[in-house]
Amino acid sequence: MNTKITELLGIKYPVLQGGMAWIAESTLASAVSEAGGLGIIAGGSAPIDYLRDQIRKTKELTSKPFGVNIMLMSPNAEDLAQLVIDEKVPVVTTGAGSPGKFIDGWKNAGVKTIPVVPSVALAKRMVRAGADAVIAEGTESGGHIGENTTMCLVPQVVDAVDVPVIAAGGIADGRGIAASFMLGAQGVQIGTRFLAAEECQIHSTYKELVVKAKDTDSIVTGRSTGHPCRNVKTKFAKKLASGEMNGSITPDEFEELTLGSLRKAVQDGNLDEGSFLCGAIAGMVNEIKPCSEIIEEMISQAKALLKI
Ligand code: TUI
Repeated sequence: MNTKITELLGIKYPVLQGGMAWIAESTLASAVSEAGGLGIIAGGSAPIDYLRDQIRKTKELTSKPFGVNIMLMSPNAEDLAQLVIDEKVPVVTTGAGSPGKFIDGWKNAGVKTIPVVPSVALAKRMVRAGADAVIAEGTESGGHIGENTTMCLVPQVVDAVDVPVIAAGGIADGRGIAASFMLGAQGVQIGTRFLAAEECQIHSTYKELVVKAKDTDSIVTGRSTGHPCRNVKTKFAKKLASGEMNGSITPDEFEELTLGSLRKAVQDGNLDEGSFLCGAIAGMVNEIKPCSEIIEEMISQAKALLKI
């Protein structure tokens, strides 16, 4: 399955693992890279020493290419951006903002630069700034999201830019990969499916929520703060979303209630105070398996559908 993305990144399959904050660490990232995709370590809002350690562990676990995701709302994004250069990380993806000011530095250091974009306008801006590819991410994704859907966004970004486009949001099997290719994408980014990977180190309560989720079990919170996030529809998430809607939770109160909530979900499986981020495709994720099986299965399904 050779595409411009497999060529650009030196990987076997055009599958990137989402850089999920608090979740995507060296065990998961190295397993995805070993399986022929591109494993990605999440910078999130981690301290620099933690991320350095995760990068070095990943290098010990795999000799294949991997990436780091820089979450641009993080207060230490600038330090993490430099760390990627110092540690000679092959690929960087970005999220939750525009990485414009970092792109020259990454490019000069030979780091392949792939921003997540929720719109055609940002995709064009990123390509002008020197991005090697873009990830067009639809609102079906887990975590922080834009407004447009994968089905609408991907072909419009493909038409607007002359770099390869990676589709993200709502892709969890070979049908999603084949559909993305039909829309003009040359690769996919997959997050939620990897939450149920054996190598994914999240709390068992989190994995269970994802595996048991059905089609209507995701909900968007944080619209009142301007940072909408898609989560598993737990009682806590429903309380937040309805409170925002009826005004009983102000944006400041929302920030207070969700402070540390990603950690509480991932590490503690805390259903009362945790934000269990997941995509709208969680209903289709029903089995815990190793990354290699997840990837081989979806690639062979996509190949059969695409007749390649
Ligand atoms: O970044 C993500 N997903 C994330 S980040 C995250 S941690 C977080 N925690 C609390 C609040 C917010 C985030 C959890 N999930 N996905 C990539 C993504 N990027 N989705 C949307 C965007 C985006 C939005 C606006 C990218 C660029 C952008 O640019 C605005 C501008 O500056 O033009």
